[in-house]
Amino acid sequence: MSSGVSEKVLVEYCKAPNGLEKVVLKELRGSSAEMLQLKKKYSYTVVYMTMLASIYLYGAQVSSWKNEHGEELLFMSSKATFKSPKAIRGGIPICFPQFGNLGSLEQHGFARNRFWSIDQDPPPHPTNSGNKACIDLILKTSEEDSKLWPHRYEFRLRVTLGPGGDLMLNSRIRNTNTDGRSFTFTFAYHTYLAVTDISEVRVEGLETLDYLDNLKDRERFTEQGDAITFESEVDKVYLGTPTKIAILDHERKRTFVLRKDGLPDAVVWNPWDKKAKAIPDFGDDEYKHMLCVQAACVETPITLKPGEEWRGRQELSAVPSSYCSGKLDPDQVNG
Ligand code: TA6
Repeated sequence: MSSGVSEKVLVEYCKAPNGLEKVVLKELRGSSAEMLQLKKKYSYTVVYMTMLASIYLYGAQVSSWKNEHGEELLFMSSKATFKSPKAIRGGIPICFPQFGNLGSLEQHGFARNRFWSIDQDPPPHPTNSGNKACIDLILKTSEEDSKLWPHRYEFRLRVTLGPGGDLMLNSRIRNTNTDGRSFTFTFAYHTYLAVTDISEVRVEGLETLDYLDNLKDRERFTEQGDAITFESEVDKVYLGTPTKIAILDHERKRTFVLRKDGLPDAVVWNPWDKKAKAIPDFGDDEYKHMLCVQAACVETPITLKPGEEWRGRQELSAVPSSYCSGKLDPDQVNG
């Protein structure tokens, strides 16, 4: 009897039932075995999908991230509209060139409301793609947008499904102005995590940090000394956070580990019941099953001179909950 485990990485291009184009990254792991019996040869192959990620070209938005049990790890509202110009309510919307609504643009900028393209000749990325399932998308200046934001840029996003099932988003934004002007932007990966029960969720890694409270005119406060828990609406921008944040879903015995580079801040948001009811594309009770934790750059905007490029990375993994941020076992984190 011989058997082998093969790994297959698949990148599928398809059209979703809602009519939007999307890319599905799959990592299939199969075991095949041959049994030689008498003179006949029997062979069978069992293929089970280990991990999956789906990305819409609309907004370059990751809409699904599933583990080897087919469990959905990202929240998607049942009322999401999947229709331009509305952003898709769930997954990981990209907030660029503005996070929030303080600038002249619409809330969270326009990148999440635009149709991106597949980047046919992506530059070599720092992360060695190896046999990882990944897709490169690109968004460039449009005439329309340059009326809103008078700059030229190239925004490249690589989404990678790692061998352990972790989900990596690498952004590269380059100033391609030909008039010598710099530009400044703020940014967030507006990540909607799926949780079993928000009242049983704890966030570690943000204790004792300063934050801007969006519910109190962005006034600056300092977080208390222990893990953050949730019993009402939260909308906070934590400043200068560690590169690793843990989100513990106690019910599910699952910990999300969020790692980030190039993004010093982190936004934590749950609308709770009143705000949830006021958001048309958000189910009244859905606040119980989601938490936004976003790698972001908000307090100190990024400025690029022509030709300069900024990189920002967010990596998500889901590990058994016996680990918390302080004691994460690196071997387990990608498990
Ligand atoms: O990330 C928190 C936040 O800025 C909240 O203030 C809330 O507005 C949320 O984003 C959702 O914004 P959206 O424009 O997607 O409805």
